[in-house]
Amino acid sequence: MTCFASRLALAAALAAISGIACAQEITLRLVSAFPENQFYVKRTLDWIADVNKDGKGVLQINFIGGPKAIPTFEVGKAVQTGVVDLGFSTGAFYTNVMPESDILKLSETSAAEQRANGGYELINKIWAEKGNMRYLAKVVEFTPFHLYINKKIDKPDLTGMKIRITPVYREFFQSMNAQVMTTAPGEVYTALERGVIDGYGWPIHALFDLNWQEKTKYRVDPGFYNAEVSLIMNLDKYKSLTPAQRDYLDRKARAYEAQNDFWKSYNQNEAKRQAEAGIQVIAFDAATSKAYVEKAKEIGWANAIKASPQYGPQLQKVLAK
Ligand code: 173
Repeated sequence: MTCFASRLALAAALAAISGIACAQEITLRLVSAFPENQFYVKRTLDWIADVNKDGKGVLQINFIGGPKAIPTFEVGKAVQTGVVDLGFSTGAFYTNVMPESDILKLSETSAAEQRANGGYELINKIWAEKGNMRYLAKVVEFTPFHLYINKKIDKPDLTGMKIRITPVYREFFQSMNAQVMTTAPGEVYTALERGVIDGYGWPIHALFDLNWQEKTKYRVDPGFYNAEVSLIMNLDKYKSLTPAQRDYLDRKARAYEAQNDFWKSYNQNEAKRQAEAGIQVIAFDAATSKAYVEKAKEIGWANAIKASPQYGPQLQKVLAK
């Protein structure tokens, strides 16, 4: 072989190798069901930046956008059908895929405990079977939901009030006689401004992200349930990853989940911030508070089991304490 020919052969071999290396890098498309100006999304963008920095040649994530790209309540379907690869959402937003998704709000065990007690496997069994999804990681927890209202109440009775909900709160608020209206987070501010609603359900945190403190008079204590926000992935896409890509994604998702203690101090601070913004707390007496939380839980599980006679009871074993 001449030197020239061997050089050509070498160049061809190098091109082939780099071709393989390129094929080993995959770019996944992610959409958020939460508005882009929410702090949740900022944290996820930071996580994506980290994934992309360390994942060169292996795996990259391309953030497509928030509800303007795909509406909040359609993100689950988009992940299920593979319109996008990854979704950043909460179970309440994709009950149109499977009713089980909203049951995760009833978690009393932590994500870490669910990784150890079989809960994570069970969730993934259900998500695969019913949603064609992989549940990668829970990235918000230790966060109660609350009822926020603009009319004073002295007992848990919402007669005559119109309250914005998602599936999280429906049966509980209806049990207090509320008239309910489902909206995505992105529509709450305008509904409050126009007086279309007298209140809303929402976590203890993230109200400032959307400026709702400007239109909110009271928070009702105590909180109930446990907000769950997670990264979900189209199952076919997940299965199509190489072992190296899958390990990398699982590892990074798990590292994100491992930061969840962050929410404990964040939430304390958010409660303080609400007080400083003039949001007053409506608190019931001890017995009423206890009954309020118990009723939320009872109604939650009754509905979970009704919605999923098959998996509701199995989920209860690993989620409830
Ligand atoms: O109120 C909501 O929009 C909702 O269901 C939710 C769930 C988890 C986190 C934040 C909001």
